[in-house]
Amino acid sequence: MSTFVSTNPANISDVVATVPAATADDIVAAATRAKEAQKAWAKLPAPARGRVIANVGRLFEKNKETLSALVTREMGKVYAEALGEVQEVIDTCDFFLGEGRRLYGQTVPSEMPNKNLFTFRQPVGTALIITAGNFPAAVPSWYLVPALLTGNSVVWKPSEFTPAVAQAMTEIFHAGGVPKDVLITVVADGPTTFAGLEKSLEAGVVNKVGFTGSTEVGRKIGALAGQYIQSACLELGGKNPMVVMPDADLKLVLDGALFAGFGTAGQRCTSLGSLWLHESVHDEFIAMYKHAVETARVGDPMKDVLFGPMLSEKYLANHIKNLDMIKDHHTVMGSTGVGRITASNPREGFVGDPDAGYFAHPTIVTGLQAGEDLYNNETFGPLVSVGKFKTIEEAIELSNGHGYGLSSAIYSSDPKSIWTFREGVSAGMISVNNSTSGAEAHMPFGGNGKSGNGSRQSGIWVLDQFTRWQSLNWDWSGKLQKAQMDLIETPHNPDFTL
Ligand code: UN1
Repeated sequence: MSTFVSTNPANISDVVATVPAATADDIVAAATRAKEAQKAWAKLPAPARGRVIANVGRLFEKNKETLSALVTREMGKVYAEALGEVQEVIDTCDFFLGEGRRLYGQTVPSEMPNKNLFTFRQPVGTALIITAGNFPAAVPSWYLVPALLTGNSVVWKPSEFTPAVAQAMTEIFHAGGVPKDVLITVVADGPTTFAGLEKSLEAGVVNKVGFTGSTEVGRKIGALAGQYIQSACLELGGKNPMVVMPDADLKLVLDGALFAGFGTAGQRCTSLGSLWLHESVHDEFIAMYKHAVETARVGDPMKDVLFGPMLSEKYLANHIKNLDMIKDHHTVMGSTGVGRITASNPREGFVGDPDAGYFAHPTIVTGLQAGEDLYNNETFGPLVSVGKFKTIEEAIELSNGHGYGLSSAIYSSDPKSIWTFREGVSAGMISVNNSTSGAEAHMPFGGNGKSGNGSRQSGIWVLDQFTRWQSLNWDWSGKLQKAQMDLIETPHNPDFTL
């Protein structure tokens, strides 16, 4: 039987987990079991499912430090961020435990007497949820918690780079009272998952697909779901702009650009992609940013560092490949080298042994221009590109021109600039005087264009992903009343004038 082996990206010799690799048929079998188990789960009253989510949330709270340490060990993000990530799972449970007692439908007036209209939220059925390794706990919880609460069963396919976190999460859900077949976790590679999804859709045992990952794969999954008359929940890439106006508080911008640009080694879908500086603050800010990035502590993610390793060898290789987008008209700064940090390509002040893991130099590239590769492509690593603008209109065009539309930020205290930006930017999420990263767990999360098909996760908005509206009309008049035909007209004078 083939297996996946996950290793600690900060210390490659540390094997975190070895798990069996599922085949496409295993995925279909899991979905078939989950589909069968969904019936009883949906019959459980929603408040009772809410209590299960409450139990799950308490268990995440109880195991917060242990799970966070595992997130750092398997994924490589710094421990403080891992604690934040697990907190996001807890926040999601806190939000949805109460939704079990709401899950509101509506009562709607009928156009006819002695007739009542109602709407109900019905679970979709069984969801296949495919998630990425960069947020191995929080992002899966955005799918799993609302899907389960609304009465669906789930087959979860986590990243093959973070199976131990997935295993631990699954155990917590089961311990909290989610029946084993209502949440089934399978680990598979991309092509196998795609084949398993296709077969499951064909067999009618998957009714909803959720996917967080690259735009390229999202396009394929969306197309496949479309063939089966489904709309997938897609949370894809970003090239998130941060616009700095002349009146911006540059110290605040610096904190935001450090966190969003280099937190999680730039491997958030909300990471800062392009920093757009007004020409009047460009040189001053670049000097500040260069110094801060050059002197930032990078290395062991259990220590107090700005960022740790790349998620895996593949993510490091992808970052190194992206460095080819740097051209002669650009200026590179931020470290004592570029690419992989090693004993022979050292980073000054590195914390720990660089050769033990997949560490990369932080890289700032100035001179960014619209239309070039660095402008058009998500880079998903510790690489921030910087350009200049003159007017807010130009900044908005630069923010939108690549076709991504996930997160965005503007730094200013001028209402005109801020509202012009809000209205013009194509991103699904906007921060004012705050970084592109760090969305709160109960706000709509998602993007437009290359970042997503308009689906939104989190808060009340995700309910529309995992439920279908069912409308009910109940006629108690004792006769057939025909909508649109049995009109009730009240006497009136259409020719009346004062
Ligand atoms: C992601 O990178 O897929 O807003 C999610 C943030 C986090 C979630 C990021 N709360 O940065």
